[in-house]
Formats: sequence, structure tokens, C-alpha cells
Amino acid sequence: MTGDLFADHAEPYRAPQPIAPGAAILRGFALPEAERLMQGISAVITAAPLRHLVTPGGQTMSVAMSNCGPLGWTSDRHGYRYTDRDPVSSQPWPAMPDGFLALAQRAAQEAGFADFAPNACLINRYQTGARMGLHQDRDEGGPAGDFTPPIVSISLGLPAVFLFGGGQRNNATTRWPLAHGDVVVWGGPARLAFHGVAPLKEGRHPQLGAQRMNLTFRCVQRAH
Ligand code: MD6
Ligand code: FE
Repeated sequence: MTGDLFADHAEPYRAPQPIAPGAAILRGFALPEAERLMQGISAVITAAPLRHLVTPGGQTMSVAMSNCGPLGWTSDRHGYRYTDRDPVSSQPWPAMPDGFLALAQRAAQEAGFADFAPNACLINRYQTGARMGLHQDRDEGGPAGDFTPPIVSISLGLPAVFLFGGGQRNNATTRWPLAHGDVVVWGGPARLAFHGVAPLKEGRHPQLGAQRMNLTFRCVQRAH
């Protein structure tokens, strides 16, 4: 037995695991920096507290969110967009803590995307039962619809099941377990694939307790 691909526990990083053309999981890639990432997240959410956003359709999201970096993703009755200030405090989003940018760049490089320069980092917190419905990440593109840069997504805490579909909402989805320290890099032909997260199962993670945290780094071409 040379390794178990579907372990729900942390394992040292070996090599990218392709999940589709343009998308790969780097299992355990962020593990050596997990402690530092958690400290950074604590500082950010002290300044810009996690909140349950409302969708344009009027639904309150089960995932709680915040942001760091020059731009942050937000949603309300008027739509989804990136802003340079936290709408709750009217202050700029907190800067990305030390080490965030370099780790995201290293992960992108490892997956074959050179020169990744994200200007937004979305923080997602899942508690028991929280989920994210199938969606595309398409609020980042410029006027010319440039989706060249990938997205780098880091999972911490409780394991979750990532759902990965195709270019149409009704395409079949595959299911990928994501554990503490795993990184998903996602670009090229996968960049606009539908994806989501299955409801978080109850559990207790030794470092994070009863939650999963996810960081997604994006390169946003336009903001409102
Ligand atoms: C999550 N992630 O893992 C939600 N989007 O909590 C995403 O929605 C996502 O992981 C684009 C690329 C990678 C992702
Ligand atoms: Fe997404």
C-alpha cells in the first residue's frame, strides 16, 4: 500500500492530484503553514468579523464570510461584487497576513500556473450543516471576460466533500474529499466549472474544533 488517496486526515504533500483538465488537489500542501494561517485568519476576522451574507435572491448563506487583501467578495440584495471596503465597517478590508500571498503563489506554481498575483482572499467558515450550492466563480473577470488567472483554495479544519461539475449547472458532479491542509488549484479549462461543498458533517478537529475554514485567493480584474 503506497498511499491512501482518500484519507480524511492530514498527510505530507507529494504531488498534484489532477481532478479535471486545469484543476488539481495538492494534498497536504498547506500543512506546514496551517498554524500560521490560522493565526492570520484570527487577526483578519477580529478586524472584519465573519458574517452571513444575503444572496440577490434573498437567501441567507449558511457559510459565514470575510475577506482580506485589496478587494473582498460580498453579496446583498443588489448582487454579487468585489469591493475595496468592508460594507459593515466602511473600512478597507484587512491586508493579507504575512505568508498568505507567498503560499498561494507557490501552490499556483506547483500546479503549473506561474506568476499568480491574487488581489483578493475570501475566507469561508463552515459549521455543522453549512454548505455551498453549485456555482461558478465569475465575478472576477474583466470587461473582456479574462479568466486567465487560476483560483487557489486552501482547506483547514474539518474535512468536507467538494463537488466538481462541468460548464453547465446540470452536468454530473464528482465528489472529492478535502482535508486540513489540502489546496485546490483551479484554472484554464476548469476555471468556470460549476462546483460546491456538501453539507459539513458534525465533528471536532484537533486544531479548529467544530468547523472548516476555507481560503480562496483570486485575481480580480474589476471591482464596483
Ligand atoms: C470552499 N470553495 O471550498 C468553497 N471556488 O469552501 C469554492 O467555492 C472554490 O474551492 C473556486 C475555486 C476553488 C474553490
Ligand atoms: Fe467557488
